Amino acid sequence: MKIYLDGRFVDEADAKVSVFDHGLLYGDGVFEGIRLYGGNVFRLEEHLERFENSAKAILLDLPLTRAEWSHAVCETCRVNGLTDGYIRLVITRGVGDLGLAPWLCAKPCYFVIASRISLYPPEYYENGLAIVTVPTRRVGQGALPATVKSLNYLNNILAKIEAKQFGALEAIMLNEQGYVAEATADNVFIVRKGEVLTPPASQGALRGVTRGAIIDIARDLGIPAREDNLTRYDLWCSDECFLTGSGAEVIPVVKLDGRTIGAGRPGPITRKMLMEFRKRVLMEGTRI
Ligand code: PXG
Repeated sequence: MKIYLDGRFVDEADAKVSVFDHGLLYGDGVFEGIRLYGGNVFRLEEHLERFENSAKAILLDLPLTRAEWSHAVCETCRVNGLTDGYIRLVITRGVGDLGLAPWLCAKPCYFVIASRISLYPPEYYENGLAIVTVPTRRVGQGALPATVKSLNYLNNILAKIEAKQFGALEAIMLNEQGYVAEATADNVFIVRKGEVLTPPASQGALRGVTRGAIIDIARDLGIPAREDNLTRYDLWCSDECFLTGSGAEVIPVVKLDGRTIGAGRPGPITRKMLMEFRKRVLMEGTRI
């Protein structure tokens, strides 16, 4: 596998970053997780826009233009002979000293990895997930906006560990006010009385690219879709629930905190969303 690292392709074994890199020392950096379907990069422009905004939010000047990032992503897929897979775009503050001071980092370090993806096993898409709400809250908006896709995932990792301790594959995370924010690496949706609802970014949700695609699909299908503040009760008593993310795509949730959601099977709107999403990813996208 070839990695695009700081402007050139290197073998996987030679793709190394310094122990003084502030991405490693402090989680000081941002990233994107992007999908490649049938030779098309899904919603690349949206990912790059979010990447640019994440970098701007942490005052990190990107060394490449939008067109150059786009080229780097596509070229990394081509060089590795991939037509389907998962692309990780990462930029860190770069090499500095052992203090926090980001201004002592001379230049950012960046890399693109294009690889294969391991999804949830197919039976979960057919039967749905049983998940739990975990005690660890989403980092507050006043600490770090959830819209920044930073290299600081400890908050989500703790939630993922807690889910596992409860025997679940995923976790619902609440914000400090007790409203539903998102899952550990996915956004959350419910269907209630024919309407598709998802928490707004202001409640601690990342503005997921898949989330955006689902809202577009719902509206195209004539299904009302909007953001709303949601509580655990809203999820427990919803007709349908599903998670969305570049990794998981659209995955049904049939049980939360021991409560059966709807009929305990993936609901009709969830199934329609998953089908339509899988259809669209093959039609939309930037040709590599
Ligand atoms: N919330 C969080 C906290 C995320 O990290 C999403 C929502 C969904 O956003 P997108 O844009 O992907 O629809 C994410 C995305 C992984 C992995 O390696 C994580 C993500 C995406 C792809 C793979 O587990 N996070």
